[in-house]
Amino acid sequence: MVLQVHHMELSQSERIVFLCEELSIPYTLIRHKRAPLFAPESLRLPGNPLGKSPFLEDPDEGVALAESGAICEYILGKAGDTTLSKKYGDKGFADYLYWFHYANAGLQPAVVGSMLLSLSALPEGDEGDGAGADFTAADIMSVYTVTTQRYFGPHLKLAAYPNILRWLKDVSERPGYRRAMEKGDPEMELLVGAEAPATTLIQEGGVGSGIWKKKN
Ligand SMILES: N[C@@H](CCC(=O)N[C@@H](CS)C(=O)NCC(=O)O)C(=O)O
Repeated sequence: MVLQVHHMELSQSERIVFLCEELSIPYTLIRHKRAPLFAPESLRLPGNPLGKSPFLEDPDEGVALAESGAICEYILGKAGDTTLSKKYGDKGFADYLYWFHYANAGLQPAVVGSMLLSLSALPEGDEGDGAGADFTAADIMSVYTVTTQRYFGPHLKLAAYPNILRWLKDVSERPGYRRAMEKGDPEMELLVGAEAPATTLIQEGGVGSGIWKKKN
């Protein structure tokens, strides 16, 4: 049986859908709806007692796994040698490791905690993506935090960060990202531009408000 990818709408699990699309691997996408802000009961599965999203099952191996970073590494390990990860000895390996882990250990908590000073501390002209020109799983890990996360706050405007905007444009124009979003969150207006929504899902009481939906 192929990998079972559990994705809750508007959540960090979009990373896993993005990764699977970029790898072009077979997988089953199991979508869950927020209820209306937190995770629904349907995500409380064996191996996922906290009911978090993302959650991965590999039935052939008897594996059940939570945590985006762990899931990414598991899928990359299973996929074997691909351009989306780097190993010791590859050029840029240390940068890859740093940015892959910074996404969830530094960037995501900083944004969630409204600690935006860490972003504004980037020196003028800094590329903001130390892994260089190569597109890797480090990019996949980072996109959610500056896009979909903004539906929950903080009101993060990206106009002051041209390099982040340019990086976001490049990554979000990838067919793999577009396919992932179309499969995972087909109703969601993608937040890939400079502007954040005027209000948040926290203020509006969850996904029932529809502030996240495509306008047409
Ligand atoms: N560090 C975890 C965070 C997982 C997480 O908090 N996911 C959120 C969605 S973005 C969630 O499941 N929230 C629902 C809830 O806590 O009820 C990861 O990267 O997988």
